[in-house]
Amino acid sequence: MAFKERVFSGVQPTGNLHLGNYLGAITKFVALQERYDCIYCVVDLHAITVWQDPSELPRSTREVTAAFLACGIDAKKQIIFNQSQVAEHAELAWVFNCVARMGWLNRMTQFKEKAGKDRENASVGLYVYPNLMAADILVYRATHVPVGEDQKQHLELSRDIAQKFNNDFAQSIHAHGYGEAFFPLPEPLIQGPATRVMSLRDGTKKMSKSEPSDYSRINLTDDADAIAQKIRKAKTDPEPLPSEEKGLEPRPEADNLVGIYAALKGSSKADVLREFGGGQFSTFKTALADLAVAKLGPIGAEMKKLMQDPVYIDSVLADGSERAQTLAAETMKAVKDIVGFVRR
Ligand code: AQP
Repeated sequence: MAFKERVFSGVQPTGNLHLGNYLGAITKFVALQERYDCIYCVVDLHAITVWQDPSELPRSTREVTAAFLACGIDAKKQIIFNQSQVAEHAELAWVFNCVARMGWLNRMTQFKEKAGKDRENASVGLYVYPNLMAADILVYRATHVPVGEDQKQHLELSRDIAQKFNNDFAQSIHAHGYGEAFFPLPEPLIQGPATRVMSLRDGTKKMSKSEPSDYSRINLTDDADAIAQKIRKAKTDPEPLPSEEKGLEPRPEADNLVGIYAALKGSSKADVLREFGGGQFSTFKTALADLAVAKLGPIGAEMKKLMQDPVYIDSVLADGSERAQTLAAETMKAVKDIVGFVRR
């Protein structure tokens, strides 16, 4: 069956929105709105799978919303909202808790990394996080999901859940007039030179919000001086830049900075190496800092401006939530019929 093409993705309001979130996800969100109907969500239900200070969470939620707007997502044409305002996400997640298998979740590397050695003490929410993520996407029967490389495994799980639901309830889906399959198998969109931006302090670790060192990441709200200083101090090796992409393979820090430059410029790593290959890092870092400041400076400034008007931001979220809920409620009605729940 052909499904209406629709994009869904989310960002957690867990503070310190960074260059990885921007290049891996938000720039893709912006580009996709030209071709698709898009739903972009501030996933606050996901955020509380690890402790969030209730006095900070509203600010973080508004900050992600401000980033969406400042980067150029059109809140009138597309839907921007926060997850907890649409209860259907949690409702469908429960159904998916009963579809997904323990064995599938046991393979999720993000849970293993985040729970660490103290697994007994991790929240149950952190364990079933991928089921909620599947619900986020499928409650809109979304077909395309732009994410960074780190979310690939969760996307594959979403596809497995959609497939199992379609198989388990095949007869009922057919009987209710939905044809062969009720849920699409959502496609991950993971493309370009910066699908996994690495820490500026360690090229083998992902750039992340929760890394204690602020020098490991460029925050979207960093000013020009901070951006330039972080790039100047970024870890590199003593060799000049290679002229061919293959030369980046054993050099994670060089590979990371070249990838960041390429993504910010909208070119490829090969193009960047044609320009800077054979040169010293100092020259390249200066060019990278200038480019990063030119691209991120206006976004940070706009975010700060928007953050001064929380009433406006909340009105964007309220309007988006209402429109999202209309779509989600339609899916949930159908799911209830398919599963066999008696409803009003
Ligand atoms: N380093 C990254 N490179 C490329 N893409 C990235 N994303 C995150 N980090 C990178 C992508 O950004 C989107 C939103 O991510 P998220 O906030 O929902 O969750 P996350 O992946 O857990 O982000 P962090 O920064 O790594 O947070 P912590 O430190 O809390 O774990 C997603 O599409 C993600 O792929």
